[in-house]
Amino acid sequence: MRTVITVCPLDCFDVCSMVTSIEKGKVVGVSGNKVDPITKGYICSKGKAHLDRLYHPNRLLKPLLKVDGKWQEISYEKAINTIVDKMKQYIGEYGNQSIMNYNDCGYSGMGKSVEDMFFNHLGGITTYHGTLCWGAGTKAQIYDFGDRKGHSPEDLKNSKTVILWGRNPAENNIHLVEHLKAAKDNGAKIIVVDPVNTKTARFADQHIRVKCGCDGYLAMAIAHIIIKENWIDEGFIESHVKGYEIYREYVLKQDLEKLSTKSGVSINTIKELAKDYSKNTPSAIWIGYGMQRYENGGNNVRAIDALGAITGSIGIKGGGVTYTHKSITKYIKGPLEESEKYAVKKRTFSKAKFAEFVLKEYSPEIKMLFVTRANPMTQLPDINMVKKAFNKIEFKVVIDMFMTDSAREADLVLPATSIFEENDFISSSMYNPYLQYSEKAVDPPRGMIGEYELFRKLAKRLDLREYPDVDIDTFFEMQLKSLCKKLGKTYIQSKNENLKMPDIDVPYKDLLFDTPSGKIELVSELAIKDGVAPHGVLLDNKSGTEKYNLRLLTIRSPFSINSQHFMEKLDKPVVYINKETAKANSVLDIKSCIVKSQYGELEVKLKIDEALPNGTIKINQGWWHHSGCVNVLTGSKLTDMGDQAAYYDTFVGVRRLEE
Ligand SMILES: Nc1nc2c(c(=O)[nH]1)N[C@H]1C(S)=C(S)[C@@H](COP(=O)(O)OP(=O)(O)OC[C@H]3O[C@@H](n4cnc5c(=O)[nH]c(N)nc54)[C@H](O)[C@@H]3O)O[C@H]1N2
Ligand SMILES: Nc1nc2c(c(=O)[nH]1)N[C@H]1C(S)=C(S)[C@@H](COP(=O)(O)OP(=O)(O)OC[C@H]3O[C@@H](n4cnc5c(=O)[nH]c(N)nc54)[C@H](O)[C@@H]3O)O[C@H]1N2
Ligand SMILES: [Mo]
Repeated sequence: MRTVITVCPLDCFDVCSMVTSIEKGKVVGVSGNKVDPITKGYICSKGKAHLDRLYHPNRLLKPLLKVDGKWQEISYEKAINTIVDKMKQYIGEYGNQSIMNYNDCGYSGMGKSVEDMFFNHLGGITTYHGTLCWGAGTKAQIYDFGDRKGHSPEDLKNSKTVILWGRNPAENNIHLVEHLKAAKDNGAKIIVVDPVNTKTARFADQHIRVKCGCDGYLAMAIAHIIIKENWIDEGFIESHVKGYEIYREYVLKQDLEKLSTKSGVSINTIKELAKDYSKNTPSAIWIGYGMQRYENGGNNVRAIDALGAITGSIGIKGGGVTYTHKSITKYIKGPLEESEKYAVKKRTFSKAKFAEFVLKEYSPEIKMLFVTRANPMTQLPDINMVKKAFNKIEFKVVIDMFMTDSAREADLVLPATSIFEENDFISSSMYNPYLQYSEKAVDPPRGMIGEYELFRKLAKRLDLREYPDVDIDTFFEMQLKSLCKKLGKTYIQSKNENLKMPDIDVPYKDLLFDTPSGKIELVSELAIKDGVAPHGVLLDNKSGTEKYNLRLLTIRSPFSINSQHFMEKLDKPVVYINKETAKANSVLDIKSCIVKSQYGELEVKLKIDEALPNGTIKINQGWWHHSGCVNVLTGSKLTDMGDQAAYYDTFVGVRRLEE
């Protein structure tokens, strides 16, 4: 038996380091790497599931072509010929933009993220801008701080007050929990702001049940008290904050009573929170991505950022407003990034608006679609429209390990290799700051070609002369050259030691901000340029109608990353609802019901759950179509900034099955 270190490539905060045991050419075990500073010896069920997925009987092993509605196994040669012929045909007849590329973060490795480079060398095609994920908050932090750097979890031991604002690490960032425990043991007060009484909320010292989409009201109410009580840090504001006077005037203009009512939090609780945050210091705020999936999500994050600015909690140990850990990936610049210059014909659409874009009469219309590391047929909003859009596209190629809902709709499906079957560099920018090398454990199934080689072959066949025709290791070395130079490391070192940027534990400690003014910009020049409100403003949160009276949250299951681990769940999705809401909607004491929105309807099983607030129900996102996909209920509305899907502004009605 031998072991290698692999890295979990899932779209997750923790990006765990996994000790992978191999016996007789087969992977026989995975466990958390004890010496890794983030993983510390334990991984979750989803990390362990990589092994089940590796040898899963349903795993795709051969290219499949749909002929007369039936799948036929074909050779790679035929698959590549088919793709090349189709590309040439569509480009010849309609131009480059008739081809669309759709990808996501279903696998977070460098070696499999090369299709952008391929399509750039092709001259540019149609692809997306914006995200389904975290764009509103990202944009907010860029307006305010010029960047989106986060404090290291170890720094929490320096905090006296920790506010987890719409973040649920007990279920989706499990390695953060021990740092919260350490902070608690050190005397810190842990406060969770979340409409749902989550596992994290139950662990915290205080749970503040804000109304959905109303975090801006709460943050402004806190600011109102901090300013009125003069708990601000005047010196800090004077030297490092731009636009304070305008922001102050806006905040003081608001009626505290109204802010409290709107947020659903009592004035006394807000006062206590304002005092804890500005007096029981240092204070840290850690924001999650759930709270920005609203039409006012970006402004709500800006309102929270401002609390850090006015109290001087930025750039200090134990402080900060942490949203992401975008540090190392910024410095990776190689052939992939440089290929942008070839994409002269590139056209983009807003990702959440995929269906609308495809169905509109744009010229040229989309004839060919390429999907990789993504499952848009379950994960995009307004799936009924997405289905129509898929149907409209003549030829669709999907690369995946399994016959997902997206793959089923394709014309050609290519199998993907597993994390255990390739060398790769893995990183995510949510929490884990390291770039980690993942070592190949076993060979892929006989004949299978990984994504890197597939696109290299396609580039060769299409005679893309500037495309880097090099083996994957040389490609990695080229990608990492500038980063290694910056860090004074060799390429070999980048494989043997995990790399991270130096001095990132306390971001902005030099108090230099990458904003146009070099200060924190409560009034942002970039926001003004983008035509959005100059500072965080209160945008009314959406509410339901008589028919669609309940808000639907489609937050995460602890047992699956997005749709990936719902594959084998064959039963109906579960809706969680509290007793009072169930009673008021005549669905108490029944096992199943129908949930309906203006976009579609879904049959679900019903579970009473007092963790949910009145008027809000939950169905986890990720259920496949064989169960019932929750995104038949969501619409493709966008957030106020950052071009992001506002999934949680979805309103539904529930009714008994027989009605
Ligand atoms: N187990 C698991 N982990 C995951 C994923 C998964 O599918 N499963 N997906 C990964 C991905 S792609 C992402 S983007 C991240 C997302 O990770 P999170 O940001 O943690 O995402 P969510 O589960 O959407 O929401 C987090 C919390 O926000 C709360 N929330 C919802 N609305 C509001 C609001 O209006 N105000 C406040 N204050 N809180 C609110 C929810 O109740 C929830 O507890 O997780 C990653 N990790
Ligand atoms: N209703 C609702 N919908 C949501 C959300 C929500 O909160 N509510 N959250 C949104 C968010 S934050 C996100 S990030 C998106 C996620 O959207 P997606 O990234 O599209 O979702 P996944 O289900 O993770 O799909 C990734 C796919 O990649 C495949 N895959 C795994 N490894 C490989 C590989 O090595 N190569 C290739 N080619 N494929 C591989 C997996 O099998 C899987 O089918 O979903 C969004 N959708
Ligand atoms: Mo995400």
